[in-house]
Amino acid sequence: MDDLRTKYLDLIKTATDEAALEELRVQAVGKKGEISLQMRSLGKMTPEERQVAGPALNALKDEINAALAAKKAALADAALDARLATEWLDVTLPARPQRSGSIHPISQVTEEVSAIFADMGFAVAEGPQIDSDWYVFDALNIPSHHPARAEMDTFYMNRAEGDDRPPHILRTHTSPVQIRSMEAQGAPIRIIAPGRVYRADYDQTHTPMFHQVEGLCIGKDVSMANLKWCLEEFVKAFFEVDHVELRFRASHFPFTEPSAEVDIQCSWENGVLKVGEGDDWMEILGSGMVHPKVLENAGVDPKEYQGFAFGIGIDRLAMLKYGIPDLRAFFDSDLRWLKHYGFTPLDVPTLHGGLSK
Ligand code: 2U9
Repeated sequence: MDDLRTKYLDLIKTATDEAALEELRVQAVGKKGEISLQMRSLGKMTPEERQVAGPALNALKDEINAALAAKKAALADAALDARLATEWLDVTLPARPQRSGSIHPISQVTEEVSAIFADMGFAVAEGPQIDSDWYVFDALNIPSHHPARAEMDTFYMNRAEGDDRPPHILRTHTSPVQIRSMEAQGAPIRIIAPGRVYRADYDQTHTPMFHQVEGLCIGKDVSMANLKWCLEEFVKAFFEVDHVELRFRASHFPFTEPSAEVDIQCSWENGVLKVGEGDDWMEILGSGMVHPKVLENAGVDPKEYQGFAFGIGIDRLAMLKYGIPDLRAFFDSDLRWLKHYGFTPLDVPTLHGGLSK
């Protein structure tokens, strides 16, 4: 029995994993294990022998079971120690930076402009960016021979072979949206049409795609005085000032008569733009009374109705309000530069905080 004890205790001591321990358990104290077999032979012993061998075998069984359990726990501890030694975590490392998104300034300015005109009763209208030359040009009193077509050179879609109709084009202004809206709902109408427009132009101050918001207000007695009031309210709300002078300069657009370009009162001091003070002027939009032919082209009777229209470049508005100096920055795929200009959508910088000319 001493041999058995020494044999198993040694084997248990040198076992290297749980599987080896289980094998030893089966060999020693399993149903057909060596100790179990010896226990079975107790029946053949004399009562005196049995009285000695019985308790001794039971004690040996307990000792081996205890040694197995102790070794199992030691192996588990060793495995945990090994994991702790290799899989350590440096809790002093700085946290991973949070990637925070932000609204693009063009989107934000579009929202701001829409909200201001919504307060004055203008609904937002949308339409296709690819349209026919009727909707983009002819309906707006720009016939094919008109020099304004050359100024608004755009991108032409291909027609199928043998299809001689004029090509569809990318719209050069959002005016076709207003034509379609008048056709669909007639007059009176009060809408703005913000959106992407396209021109075959690319330099420091022009990109082939840019953004406009155009407005249209048609009624029985809508006047240029109403136009001036609306634009003044818009400029005050957008640039966050209580007072601003507007200057209307006579101009020409094929789709309005009379036409006016509108300048706003401002000052540039030490590269800082202030709207509504000083004696500088800055052009910000074009406008006029809708040409009777344009109303007629859209199915509205010019003898009964009249009204005003205007057009504003959203990209330039965004640059002025948020002090962004280069138009091309809007098309950079990495928008972290926006933070450089202090642009965060939920914490809008004050206009008078410092813009550079
Ligand atoms: C209809 C009738 C008339 C829209 C107008 C302008 C004057 C204008 C420019 C401003 C800056 C384009 O983005 S820009 O380069 N626009 O000066 N736009 S009046 O007139 C309309 C529109 C629709 C049916």
